[in-house]
Formats: sequence, C-alpha cells, structure tokens
Amino acid sequence: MSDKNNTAIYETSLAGEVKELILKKYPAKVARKRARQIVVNNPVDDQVPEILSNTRTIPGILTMRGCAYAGCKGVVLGPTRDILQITHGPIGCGFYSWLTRRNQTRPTTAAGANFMPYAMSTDMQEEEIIFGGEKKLKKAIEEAISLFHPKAIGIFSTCPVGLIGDDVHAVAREMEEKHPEVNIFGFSCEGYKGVSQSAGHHIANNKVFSKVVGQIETQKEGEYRFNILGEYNIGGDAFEIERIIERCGMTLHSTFSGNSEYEEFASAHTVDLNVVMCHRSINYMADMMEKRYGIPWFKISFIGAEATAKSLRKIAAYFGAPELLERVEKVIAEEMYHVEAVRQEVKERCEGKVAMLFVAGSRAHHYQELFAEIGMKTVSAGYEFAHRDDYEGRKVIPDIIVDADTRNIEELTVEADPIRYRPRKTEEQLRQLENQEGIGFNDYAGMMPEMKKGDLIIDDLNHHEAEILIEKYKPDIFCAGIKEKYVIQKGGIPLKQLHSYDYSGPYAGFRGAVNFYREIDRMVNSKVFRFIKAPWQKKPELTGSYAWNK
Ligand code: CFM
Repeated sequence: MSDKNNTAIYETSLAGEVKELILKKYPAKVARKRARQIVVNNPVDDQVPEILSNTRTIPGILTMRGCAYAGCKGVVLGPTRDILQITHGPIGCGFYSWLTRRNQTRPTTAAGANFMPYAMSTDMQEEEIIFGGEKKLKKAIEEAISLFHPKAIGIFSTCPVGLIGDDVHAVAREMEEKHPEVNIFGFSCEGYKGVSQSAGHHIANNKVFSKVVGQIETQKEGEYRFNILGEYNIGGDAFEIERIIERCGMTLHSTFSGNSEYEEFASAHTVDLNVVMCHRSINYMADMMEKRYGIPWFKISFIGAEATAKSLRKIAAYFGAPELLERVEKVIAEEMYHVEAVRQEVKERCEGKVAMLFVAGSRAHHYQELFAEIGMKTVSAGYEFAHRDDYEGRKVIPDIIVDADTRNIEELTVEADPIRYRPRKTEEQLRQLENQEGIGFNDYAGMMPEMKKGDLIIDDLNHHEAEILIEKYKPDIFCAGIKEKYVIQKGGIPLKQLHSYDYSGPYAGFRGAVNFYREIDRMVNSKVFRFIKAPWQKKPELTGSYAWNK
C-alpha cells in the first residue's frame, strides 16, 4: 500500500460528497454523532484524523454489530475444543453462537477430547427467570462432568443472567470444590455489557489469563517457541499457518484460540515470544503476559502472501539464529514461487477493481493487503467495533477518553510474577531489534495510516450508509457478513463474507492467499450480478421522513 497519496481515481471530494449524503437523512443529533464516526482519510507523516469509535450504537439504527456474549463465548473461547462451554441462558444464545463462524479444530489424537460438535446450554425457561437459574446451572455442570469428564468448564452468562442476578462465579467456585479435578470458571459476559463484542473479548482475556494461563509448567518440545494470539481458525486458517511454521522449523506452542486446547493455554507462559494477529480481540492478553511473565509481543499478520513472508522474517529475526533465518528464506522462496504464478494470472483480470471492507475488528485492515496483491483498490473501509487504536494506531491510547461503558469492564492489575517473571530479551536487545529489523514491540500502527488520502473510513456502518456507498462508489466487491450479504447482492454487487468466508477458506498464509485470489477473481469477473434486478427496482419502496427535521 505504498501509493497512499495517489488520489487519481477517487478524489477526496467524492468521499466528502458521500459523507454529506449519508448525514442528510439523519435527525440533527444523530448526524452530529455520525459525522465524527465517518472520516475522510488524510494520512500525513503518520498522523491521521481522529475517529469516534467504541461508542454506543444509536437506537433504531440497523447496526452490523453483535454482543458481549458473542465476543466472549463465540469468538475468544469458542474455537477451543476441550474447554467444555456451557451457555447459561435461553437456548437461542447457545444455538446461534455454535459454529456459525466456521471455526475448525483437529484433535491431535483420535481419543482427544473435542466438545465443539455440541451446543451446551442450560436452556433457561420462565421458571428460572422468576425463581433463579443457579440450581439448573449446577445440575448442568454435574451432568456435563459425568458425561464428558472435561479438564475445564467455562460458564457463559447471557443477558437474563445479569438481569435476574444469578451468580455464575459462586456456582463455579462451589462446583470446583466438589470436583477439584476440573478447572471451572464463569464469565460475566452478559450480552448488554459494553457496546459490542469488544467488551466480551476483554472479559474473556481477563478470565483466561487469571484462571488458565500459568496453571501447568510442561513445555512443548522444540526450538523457537512462541504463541500466536488472535487467530481463530476460520475456514482452516490455523491449519495453513501451522503448516508453514512447521516447515520453518519453529514451534507454535499455543494459538489463542484457533485449533487450541486447554493445556496449551495453561502452559502458554513458558514461551519466548507472543505474536499478535487480531489486535482488537486479544491485545489485553499480550500486555498481561508481558507484565507477569516478561514475554515480549509484536504485531504480525498472516493475511496476504507478502504479509506472511514479512511476519515469518520478523519472527525469525527475533530468535536470530542464522540457520533459522536461512530456512525461513528458503520456505518463503518455495512458497512464493507457487503463489506468484496464480497472482500474476489473476491480477491481469482484477487490476484496478474496487473493494470495500466492513468487517469487525481487524479484517477490514488485514484483507486490504490481499486485494492489493491482485491490484485491487480499497476505497472505503471500517470496523464494526474496534477502538481508536485499531484505526489510528496505539500511540493514541493515552488520549482515548474512558467512558462509563468502558469502565464497566474490569481492568486487571497485573504485576510481575515473583518466581516466573523472566525477561526474554534485554532492553538493549529489544531496541536493537527495533532499529535493525523494524520490529515494533508493543505496537500496532492501525488501519488509517496505511490507507490512502481521500479514502472514506466509517465506524459501525449501518444499512442506510451501505446503500449509499454502493450507489455512489459502485464497488466491484463488498466485504462484510451474513446480515449484509443478500441485500447487497440484490443490489447487483457481489458480497464476500469475511467473517465465515462463506463456504470456503483457508485464506491465511501462502495457500490461503491463492484460495483468496481465485475466489475474488471468480466473484468480481462473474457476469451474473449485472442481470440482477432488485425487488425495489421493480416495485418502489415506501419511504418516510422525520417530522421534526422539517
Ligand atoms: Fe478479531 Fe476475528 Fe475480527 Fe473479532 Fe469477530 Fe471474526 Fe471479525 Mo467475525 S476476533 S475482530 S469478533 S479478526 S468473529 S475471527 S470475523 S467480527 S474482523
């Protein structure tokens, strides 16, 4: 993305015009707030305009967002196969957070525990809402232990649990006393906590850090041991990443949480490095592990062939062994040979086409690289629920105003472990890696500095705004989720789901990049979308206006 100041095709004025058009429909107060969440990009010397984010969605607006329960149970813990997960709540919450994200797993042995094929819930009814659900929860835990003998159980709170005051933590403690061989913990991740999934990520990080990480001291055998934080094995991404790392001769100890298991989390503090892929969902864990155990972290990405190569080089440079650096270069050269052949062929058909990405917390940024590799331009992007640091870079963290919704989420005070704290590198070594290898420890540059001047950045995009984007920019492809998919496609624009990958994947790593090029080529060059007539094009829709705006 080196041509960030190339405004030849999409002038700043178009973004400004679109923003104005979007705001025109809103009542004055709504327009004022949205105006701060819709920003025309202008990166100058690594400075970008401020964007309002991580704030409540205005009631009545059709947001793309999910809830705190989804962020905790579905996102962070969901991909772990052997932590038995019980949703305490009505059946819908458990059912709709069950594998719809297409997170995959592969037990290491045929006998290895895998509870992911089960959706476990206390199936709360009116009776529990009125008289309390703790009894039913205890019964569910007893039943789960007798059937599955898990090492660990997580209890996930849904909205009614908080509203009626069930104490999932007290239940967890009581049941753990009865069954000391099982690590039992509860999450106060009621859907309404915070303003989006993001709150659930933080709640999940806190509990996994305090109740799981550091419980076991056994280490996986192998050299160059590290964890990947923020990779969730959607469509098999983790399998491809594991393949590459194994070829390079490095040891991936634990992934939080794609294709993961309990004991890997429990012993994750024994590694020498954490690399962070999805900054939004798991930066808390990286910081806490550094404070308590002395493990440095830096940001990487395995989305895009170039990004994968760059990330591998960074990790190898961190460990610094000449034989490792050599092997990594060899692997990159071999893998890139196969990628290049497809990339060139696809690029010829996709060059200059236009993409838009509205995915929640990090994919709207990461996938721009994949599009750029086949010559496509991203003209507008945004996150559903990320914070200012994901847009503008971590340097703005001290300036972020902490509001009541954020204060609602516990911030753990973490101190160095008196015995197990062990800095993996000296200060001098870290500075040297920063200066010579360009590794930015504890840093994430954010999405906006890497986008072009005049691109339109929209936080928490809604339905009305998506329609205007499509009408004005006429993109060749729109990337979002299932809630957007069919409305956009009825408008004649192909939509690629970047949450679940539709029915495809993996898209990470080298082979993933090839899959993605092929898939996007097929979508943007398919003629079928031109023939679509949306229902509202044939039969006009009813429209209304706000009386108080007149
Ligand atoms: Fe991170 Fe994710 Fe994302 Fe996310 Fe998600 Fe997801 Fe996502 Mo859907 S953890 S922030 S809460 S990269 S489930 S695997 S695709 S919204 S952009």
